Amino acid sequence: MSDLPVFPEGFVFGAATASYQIEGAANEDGRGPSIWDVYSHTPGRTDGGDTGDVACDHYHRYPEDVALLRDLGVESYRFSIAWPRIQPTGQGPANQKGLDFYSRLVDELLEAGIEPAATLYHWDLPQALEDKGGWRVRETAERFAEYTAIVAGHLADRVPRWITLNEPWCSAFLGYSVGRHAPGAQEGTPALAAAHHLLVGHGLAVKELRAAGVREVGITLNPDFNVPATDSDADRGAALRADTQHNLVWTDPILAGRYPASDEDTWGELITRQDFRLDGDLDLIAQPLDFLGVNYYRPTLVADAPHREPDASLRTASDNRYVERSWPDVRRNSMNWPVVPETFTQLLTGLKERYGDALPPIHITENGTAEYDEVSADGAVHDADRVTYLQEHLTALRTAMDAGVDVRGYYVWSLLDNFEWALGYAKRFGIVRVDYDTQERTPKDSYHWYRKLIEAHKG
Ligand code: IFM
Repeated sequence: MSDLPVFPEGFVFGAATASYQIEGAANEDGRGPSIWDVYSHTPGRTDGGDTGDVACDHYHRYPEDVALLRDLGVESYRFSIAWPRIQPTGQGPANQKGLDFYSRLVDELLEAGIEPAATLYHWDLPQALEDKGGWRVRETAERFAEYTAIVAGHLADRVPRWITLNEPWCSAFLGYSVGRHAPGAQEGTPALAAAHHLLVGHGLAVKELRAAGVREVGITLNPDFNVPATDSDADRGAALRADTQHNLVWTDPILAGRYPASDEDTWGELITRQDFRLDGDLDLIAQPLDFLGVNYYRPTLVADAPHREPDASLRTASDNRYVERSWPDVRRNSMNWPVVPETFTQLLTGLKERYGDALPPIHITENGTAEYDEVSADGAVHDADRVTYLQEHLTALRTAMDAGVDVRGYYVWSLLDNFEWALGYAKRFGIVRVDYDTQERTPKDSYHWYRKLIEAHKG
């Protein structure tokens, strides 16, 4: 382990998952349908027609999964709470059985000496709220605040670290303009309204969490590292538009209390004719945070391009005059994502440069890779590519810390192989293999590697 990065005392090593990706038990104990139940049950939406109905059956097997976490030695476990387990229709009184499940999980973690880190929204919006407009309408942000108050009222005494939203870019843009995530819409201004209402929901949830007296509040973003394909002004402009859609639309309001100056160039009429940004919203959105959660996997090479849809009235919010080019000469994982660890350092130092002292401490709330895992004759999964990926990305992270970025923790994505959204179960991100026929868990080589890394830091 001598070539491994050494992290400062107090640095938190963790592992992450999300409710719909692992829990299963989709119709148990009063859980209502979420947009992902409806989307995944719609023919043609997910690869192989996969759904989260059973997933890793974590709802029933959580003691076994917590035992794996304990053996791994992580100090913290990041999980998400399924809103439709707590409020089956997204509003009204709490479903006690839903609260009880998370209460049992939290107690099991605490007993194992693991700090729970809860994400309130990892994409499973109650379908009843989508039927009323989903994140396109402001009311959903208000419902989110009520749900937050219920959950915090039950768990704030035992959960110290809270994340309001996971990767709101995916909710707004993959969900409402690309259409590759639930609810599968391809829209223009309504997708931008969704982005704004997610930010408002975040602000309202921060207030509820503060009122409940929790120790730490943050939000998790998935900033892209967008690199212009050439040095031309046109490609630089394209990279700025990509940055605006993926990053600045979130980080500028949250960290700097402003809307991005480049939003008009990025969205034109779709944003100039909007009326969803209300007075006072920026103050709500820009409340101080204890940490910023950053999920990072791969960089993006971006080139200038014309609009895909010439008719402005038919354009979606992701049609921003740029295209992605293939990153040359690097290994690609099973997602076809380029593996370029040094861009992790550059992303983090770039955030520090842009926001300076306004950048709160960072937790890497996800990082990992889906590889072509195989079970060997000895029954083990020798996932050498994943080990290398983790080692190189942790090293790149340490380099960013040496350059002055305040990073407090790292959560590997993911503890378990799980439901990779529209790509179903074929993509495996886990450091523990899940056999979906038997639900058997097999720690991979990467699990054992991460365990040793954590152990080395315990002295
Ligand atoms: O599986 C997802 C997770 O739900 C959110 N971040 C990215 C992961 C890998 O695609």
